[in-house]
Amino acid sequence: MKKICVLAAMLSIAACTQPTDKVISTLEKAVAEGKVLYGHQDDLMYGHTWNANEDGDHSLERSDVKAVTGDYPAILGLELGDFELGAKKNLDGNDIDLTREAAIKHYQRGGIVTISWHPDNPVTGSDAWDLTGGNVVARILKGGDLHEMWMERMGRIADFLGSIKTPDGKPIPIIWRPWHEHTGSWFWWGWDFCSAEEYNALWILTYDFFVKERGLKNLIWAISPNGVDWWERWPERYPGDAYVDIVGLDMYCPTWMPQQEAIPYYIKNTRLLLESLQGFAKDHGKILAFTETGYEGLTYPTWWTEVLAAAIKDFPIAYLLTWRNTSEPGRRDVHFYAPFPGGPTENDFCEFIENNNILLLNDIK
Ligand code: BMA
Repeated sequence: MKKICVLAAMLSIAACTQPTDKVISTLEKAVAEGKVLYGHQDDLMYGHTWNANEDGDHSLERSDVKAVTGDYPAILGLELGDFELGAKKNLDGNDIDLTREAAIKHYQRGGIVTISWHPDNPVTGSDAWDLTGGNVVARILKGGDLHEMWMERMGRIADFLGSIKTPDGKPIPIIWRPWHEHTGSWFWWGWDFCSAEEYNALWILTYDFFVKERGLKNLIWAISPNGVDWWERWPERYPGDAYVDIVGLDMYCPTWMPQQEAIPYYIKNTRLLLESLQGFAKDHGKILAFTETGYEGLTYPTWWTEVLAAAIKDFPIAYLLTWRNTSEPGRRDVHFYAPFPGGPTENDFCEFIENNNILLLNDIK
């Protein structure tokens, strides 16, 4: 949110500065110049052949993107799923203290941090994809039988977000992206499992708790609808302009259809959805972003320069973020979205960065 400082006339402008202002202005500047920041999920935590959580190297110097391009991504994505339970490791095996350190390190290097959250289903005790608990959202809202338990979980997340500070105690700005892909029906807060009123109430509950009750001023709130079926009806599930700063699309190149169909499908539908979101973002004074994308396994040699570039061309997206490169044995040869040394699309990725006004860390310092 643009912070309107009522006392601006009486106080110095510096007194009105919020921790989030610089991030907002970096994103706005990129859009004004037709540039796009590049982000990668868990970039400093692990890569195709290494894992800082497991191998004892906590330098946070490594990055698959840096190994390929010579520079870190401008945006580092991190994830909190399971920290709401008090777990020391998140659902992907990331250590809680290392996650905090990675956020701080990336910020100190001049980068921007975004955080997603795949919380467990509080009814069934299983993960975010467990859809068997009925209308879970109704039960955790005010007046619901699980409200108290839920607020305890949110308290742990608020504690974590509030603990991301520089050594001299300054809160680090975070693009915070809860309740994402809510126009699909694969998370317990998804389309089929709660009403629009309940979804909006969930968002506002989260906002009011973090911002008003806990006083977290370092959050930039990003909402990420997804999918091809929602684009006329999605704004029903939007909590209101006072609660959102960034409107982003989550959209992947499908691996569940033959490649010759998947490629044109992705380009066509990404453009359709970005077009629609662009209009919405403009009307509501919000920043537009491509909050999650990628092609799992990068099996199309020119995916970056021919496919992604065509999908985003001419859209004023402030940033795009590709998903994680898992190091899990047995899964690491399939579940990756960014290049790594010796992997597919290394050169194509470098060409994409070079020729499409894509910004890495050194470009935003
Ligand atoms: C998904 C996959 C999962 C992971 C989740 C949260 O898209 O990468 O393996 O647990 O994101 O990071």
